[in-house]
Amino acid sequence: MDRNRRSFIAGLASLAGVATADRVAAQTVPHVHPSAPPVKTIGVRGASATGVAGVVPVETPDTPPLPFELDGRVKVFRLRAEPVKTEFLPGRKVDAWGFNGTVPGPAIAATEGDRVRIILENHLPEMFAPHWHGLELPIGQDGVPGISQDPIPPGGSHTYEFTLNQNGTFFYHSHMPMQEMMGMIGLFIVHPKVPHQPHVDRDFGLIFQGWDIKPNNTVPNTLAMEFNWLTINGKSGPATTPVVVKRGERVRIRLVNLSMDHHPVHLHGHHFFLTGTEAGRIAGPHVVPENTIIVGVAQARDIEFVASNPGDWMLHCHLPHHMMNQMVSMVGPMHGSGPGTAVPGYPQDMWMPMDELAGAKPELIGLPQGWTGAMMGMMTLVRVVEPDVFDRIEKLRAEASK
Ligand SMILES: [Cu+2]
Repeated sequence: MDRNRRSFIAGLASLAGVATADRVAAQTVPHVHPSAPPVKTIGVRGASATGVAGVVPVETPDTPPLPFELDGRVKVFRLRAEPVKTEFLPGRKVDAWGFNGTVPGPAIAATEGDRVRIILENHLPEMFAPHWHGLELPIGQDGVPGISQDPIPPGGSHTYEFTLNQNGTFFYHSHMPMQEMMGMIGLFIVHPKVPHQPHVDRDFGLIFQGWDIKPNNTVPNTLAMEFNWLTINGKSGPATTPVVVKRGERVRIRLVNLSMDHHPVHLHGHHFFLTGTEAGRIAGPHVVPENTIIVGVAQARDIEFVASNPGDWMLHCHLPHHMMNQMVSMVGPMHGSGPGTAVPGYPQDMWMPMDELAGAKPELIGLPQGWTGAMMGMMTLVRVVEPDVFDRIEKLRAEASK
């Protein structure tokens, strides 16, 4: 690390108080039903164990975990389908639909063999039902209105209860297509009873979504076939919070796509192996190295790698139009008039540093000034840092979560 970078870190350290305040303000606190008994919260950042040795909790940057209560041995989750005001970037307000105040909805996590009960309240102005994507359940729990249950009317509720007989990366979503395009999805992680080998040190979940929001609008156009806002866990670059890992750690990232496009997700600086899909774990050995993987619509792709290469590495959809924000059609002559710019096609670069939009989150410590210049749309960073930097970031995050 050069001296400039060190002094930048030192400067940021003095901002720790600011970072803490910003982070607390930015976090959406999961809503708990007023009549609900005290809840035990699952750890989103490793604050509590999964209950299985060798299995770490899944971190979901920019998305909270869903707390649960215990009724005997049944884990009871409460979900509210509702309109949600959110921001893809600071100031870019969006009227989406989601769950418990967030888009995507809070992440459910449980363990194979668990019995879960999910109490679903519909606070939308129209009918709704949630589908548990990939979970192999009795038909009555499948959440398809008209087939396996009556629609849940506005103001109504429905209770689902089932045993988790699988493990892997699943998700819940509205089974109404236009409601999906308003944002109605959340992760449903089922940890294995017996850890997969080799263990991972860090485990992350990221949901990829695409939106069409016309200029001066806040409501997604759910009938669109082209998309101008691309998000990971509800944020567009550079507002996506980086994945931070320690050099040498084994890392799993669960990539989930619920949008109208397939996303070729590319990781810089490392090769990875596909270890799981939306149907669960792939039996090893995992022998085909990749650094770009297509995550098709409604698919999950679990990738694993050893973070052996220190640096700030991009993780992004490689579709060119998914590497931008707020795209609108270009108009005009498409060439400049000044010296050196009278070139057909000019301008094309989208270089636009927006460091101020990224905020002062602990996860950003040490990034060079202007790092946001090419960070737009479906982009985040995998930061492979040395142990001392990792520990400082962890300490700041712990303070921010108090
Ligand atoms: Cu894409």
